[in-house]
Amino acid sequence: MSKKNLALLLISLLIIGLLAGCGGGQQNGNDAAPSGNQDKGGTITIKVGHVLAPTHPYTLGLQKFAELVDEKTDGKIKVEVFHSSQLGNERDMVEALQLGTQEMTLVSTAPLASFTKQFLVFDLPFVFKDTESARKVLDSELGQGLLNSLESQGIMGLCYFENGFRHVTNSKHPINKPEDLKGIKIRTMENPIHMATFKVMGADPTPMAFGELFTALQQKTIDAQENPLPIIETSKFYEVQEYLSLTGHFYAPAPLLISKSFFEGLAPELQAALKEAAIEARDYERGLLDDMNAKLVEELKEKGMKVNEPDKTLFVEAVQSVYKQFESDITPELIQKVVDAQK
Ligand code: EAX
Repeated sequence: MSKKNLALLLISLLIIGLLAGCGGGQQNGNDAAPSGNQDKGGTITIKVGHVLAPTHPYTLGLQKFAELVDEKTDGKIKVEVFHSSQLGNERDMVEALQLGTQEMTLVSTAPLASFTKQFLVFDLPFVFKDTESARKVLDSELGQGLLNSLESQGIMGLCYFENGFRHVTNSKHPINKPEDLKGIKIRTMENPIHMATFKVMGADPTPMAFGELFTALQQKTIDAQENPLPIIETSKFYEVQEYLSLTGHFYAPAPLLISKSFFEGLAPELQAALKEAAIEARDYERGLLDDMNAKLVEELKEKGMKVNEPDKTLFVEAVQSVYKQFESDITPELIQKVVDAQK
């Protein structure tokens, strides 16, 4: 071969090599160049954070999600679960998804109210009849439609895990009727409807990130808080709260959120695997909560809490004005859709 042809051959091989090396493109876990969440071997890492205890079904459900994702992607995606506000409070983590500095988070809908008003409908007091009805609405097109409303904020909702029906605990006295809340300094999530609901009953609502709550109760800078039984148990609120009143005033969903830019950068088969794993892990998490809720009233009594079950109708009547107060954000039509979807 002449020197000229040999030189042409070498230059051609060099150009082909350079073009192949610029493949880049989707993170498909194969030969894409390493990036922030992808190592040299092409394994993609998802960091998912939440604020609850390592023993809460949020953690256990996400660990199940991690197992399922590893299985369904043949190890191409690894999920790392961070509990106890290790990656920040709920608002921080939702913002991190928008920035693309964190891939996933599991939060209650309360902090989403500052991102899209439509989610507020789920935070209305007594809007859901019971757990089964809530799950039916959330898993319907209506629920998915509200998750889709987050996409304009750079966030995607894969499904709804469950936080659950929330009850009031306090260190003063049993709450048997709304008037018993008068003057009670109660921590709420950073959500305008939650605050308005307790304000209309005469309480003094204080919005606070979950990570600060136990200390505030322990130091008695607040008298009360409200959360589902599994959180009261796994975050050991029974150690710093004497009274548990089964008000069931809010049902809180827990959307499993993913950074839109991260998700859309994945190959279609990896996106499908994440969606499948999310649904299976959701059902597992809800099952764990059902098991816990069946026995926690007795267990919390054994841990020293004084438990009472008030007449809920008194509370339902007392908070009706909250619906009117927020009708510019949550139209009566949207509320009716949620009510009708439970029939
Ligand atoms: O989503 O803040 C709360 O009381 C929530 O239950 C918690 O953030 C879990």
